[in-house]
Amino acid sequence: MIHRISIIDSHTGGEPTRVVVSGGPDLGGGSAAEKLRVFRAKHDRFRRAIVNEPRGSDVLVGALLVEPADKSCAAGVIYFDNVQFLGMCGHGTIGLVKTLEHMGRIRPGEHRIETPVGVVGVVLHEDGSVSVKNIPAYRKAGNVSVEIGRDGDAVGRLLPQPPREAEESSAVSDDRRSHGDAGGACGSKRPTIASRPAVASRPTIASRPAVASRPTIASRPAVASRPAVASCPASASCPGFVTGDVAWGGNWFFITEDHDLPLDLANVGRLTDFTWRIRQAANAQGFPEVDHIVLIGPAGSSAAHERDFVLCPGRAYDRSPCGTGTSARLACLAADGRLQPGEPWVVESIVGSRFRGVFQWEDREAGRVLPVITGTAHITSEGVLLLDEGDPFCWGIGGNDE
Ligand code: PYC
Repeated sequence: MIHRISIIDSHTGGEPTRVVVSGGPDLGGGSAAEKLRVFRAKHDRFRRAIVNEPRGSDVLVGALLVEPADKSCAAGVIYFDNVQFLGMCGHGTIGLVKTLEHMGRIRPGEHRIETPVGVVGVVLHEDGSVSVKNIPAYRKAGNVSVEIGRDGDAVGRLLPQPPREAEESSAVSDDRRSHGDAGGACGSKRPTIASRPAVASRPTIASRPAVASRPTIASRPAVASRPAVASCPASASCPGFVTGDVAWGGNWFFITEDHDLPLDLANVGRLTDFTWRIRQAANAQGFPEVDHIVLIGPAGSSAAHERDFVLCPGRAYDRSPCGTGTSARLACLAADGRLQPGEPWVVESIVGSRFRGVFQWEDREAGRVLPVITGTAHITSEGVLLLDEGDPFCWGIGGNDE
């Protein structure tokens, strides 16, 4: 038997989305969350068939269009990748909105999309860009240190280099030094700043050419004033430890500025290894829910405030700045008082594409923000996948074994 699956592919800032328009499994009635439960329990091989090789690749995110239970929604959707289902997906939602427009189902204006983690508002702008009014984002734990071991330190930090004065005097370097000073509080087990590879060799956000309209990143609050969570309580300076925030933006993230790796495409292998180690450490050391890791660094373009590298659950890296990751990042910046409601924050991806984020408080006490993420997507193809049950790789590589 041959199953015919209609799809429309797009990319959002380089990150691909494959929307399954028809031919998907019958998931019954109910909300997107209820349908996801059926999808996961009974049809996981369909997920593999759509996004895994030989029809897809590790980087592809799938989006199954479903009938929304909430009739105020233009569509329901369930996102998935090469290893699992995703609660929400920012780049995928931007791609989905362009796909619905391409199909003639929506026109520029405001719409609602039902996802398994709640209803998100979207705006298809006249210029073709798309804004996603995401579900509330929040920081679960700030200034968490996870131990990735000495090998991890070697992978994540640059070797010492001769100091460069301009960078040494930058605001970010100053801030890093203050982290190092506070690191002394960690006890004898912890090395002092002097034993770390030179901070001066690290490229800094402040060392980039200034753009008049760009707000500077306010320094991170002094480590001593931030709550300590994990085993290495205070500092970003411990070799073998990485300090960051655990936050929710529709998926779970560990977000860190505590590294020295250049966020360049040429460096993707090292970035992937390093972030994979962080993920394993975070999962083993109290945060099993974390399945996306974000490294933050200086932007390459003066149009952005920062660049990110995002490792997705299946070890592929996000070519876009990651919509749910940017939402989680906004919650962290807000929690630290480094970004104010309504202030735009532009994040550049590892391939140079950009999302613009902005937030309003939903509940300031609880640290919950309402992020809005804006980006663009382009349709790349439409077609029909053929799932031939006589094909040994009908359900994707490894999928027929289920
Ligand atoms: O844009 O939210 C996102 C996303 C999640 C995984 C890949 N992209």
